[in-house]
Amino acid sequence: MKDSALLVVDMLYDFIDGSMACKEADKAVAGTLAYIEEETGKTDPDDSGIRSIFPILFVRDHHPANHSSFIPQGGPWPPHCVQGTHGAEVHKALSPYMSEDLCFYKGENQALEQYSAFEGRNPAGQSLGEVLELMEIRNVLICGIATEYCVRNTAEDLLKAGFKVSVLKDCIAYVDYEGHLKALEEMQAEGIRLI
Ligand code: VGL
Ligand code: ZN
Repeated sequence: MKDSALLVVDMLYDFIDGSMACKEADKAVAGTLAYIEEETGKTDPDDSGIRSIFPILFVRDHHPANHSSFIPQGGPWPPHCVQGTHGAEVHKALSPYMSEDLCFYKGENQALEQYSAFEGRNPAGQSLGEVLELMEIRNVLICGIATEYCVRNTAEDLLKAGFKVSVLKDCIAYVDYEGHLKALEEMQAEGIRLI
């Protein structure tokens, strides 16, 4: 579909095999890669045989080293996704599909927790919501980490802003299994599609 985009949320080393390794992260990365390969290989019937351009946007948790969400600062999380570290990098299987202008950074303000990527900003200072509007995207497919936090908050903000939102249920990873199931159930009840 011409007005669809994939949003890859926080598929960063600290959430995959680092300080906040999430459950099913490897499966989520592999599922996302398979999905991207399938979508980018399709041809768009409107483009007379030319490979379709399937926009892929990335969300990146990107904290200063003394972020307020970290345990030493009194927050709930071990230090993670610190700016300039390996843990803050996108998984190398997915980074070939990434362009900097479609990377939206969040959690950069030391004092603020920011689970939703809706107000995340690209290097040009544009917000995710703004860029999706400019690209005339109506339908956002979301995969990534973690179901209960960034995936959920981002999906809900996009839904509130009027986008059609789907979560790729085999391409998400989570902190806690029960929390993951509950989040999926609640998202579905709100009108977010699970596919
Ligand atoms: C996230 C916990 C802390 C997330 C970010 O992106 O889901 N969770 N920072
Ligand atoms: Zn974080």
